[in-house]
Amino acid sequence: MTADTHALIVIDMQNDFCPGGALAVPGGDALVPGINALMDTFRTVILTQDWHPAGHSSFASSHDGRAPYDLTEMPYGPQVLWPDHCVQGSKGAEFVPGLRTDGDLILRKGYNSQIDSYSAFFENDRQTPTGLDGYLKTRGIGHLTMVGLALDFCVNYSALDAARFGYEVTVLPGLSAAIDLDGSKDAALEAMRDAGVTLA
Ligand code: VGL
Ligand code: ZN
Repeated sequence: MTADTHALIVIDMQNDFCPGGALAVPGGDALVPGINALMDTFRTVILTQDWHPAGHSSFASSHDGRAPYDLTEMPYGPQVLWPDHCVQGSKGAEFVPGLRTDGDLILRKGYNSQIDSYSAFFENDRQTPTGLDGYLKTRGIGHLTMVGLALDFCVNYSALDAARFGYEVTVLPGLSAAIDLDGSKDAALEAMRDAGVTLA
């Protein structure tokens, strides 16, 4: 069992990010047994859940003439347009069958229709906090281990924000999988390494 100061953050292990889902990440579902086993070794487990209202501004279908995976410009910066995914209350937004969900906190993100939220700490404007930093700090947690989906988006952004906030961060690429758009996987691994994230 890890110390009280360590938490495991399981990111976006949801149907839409697994094979058969709207934004499937190859191998996403295969991570379940390993992540379940890892949860046993942490006293504090947090799960995140991508949780978009229908018609979310990150969906290509919300923009005339745009296709999924196009890049667009939002008031807060560049944004990849995604297939409709993880709509609140849908099957696709549910956690993958078999995943242990008996963690301490389930943090939902992406519920603001105008701003996407990859990171568990900030929405994509990099300014609107989710409150996770306060939750962790008030519990005395300083070391975070992150697993889940997708390695090059939500795991990456969460790890970079956590490192910026001063947490010791470990990402386990073996219990994570990438969407890998135009080299985004290698770019994410490099960005995390540069930020001092341990890739173990
Ligand atoms: C994610 C794209 C859109 C993720 C969420 O969990 O990595 N990626 N929404
Ligand atoms: Zn999303």
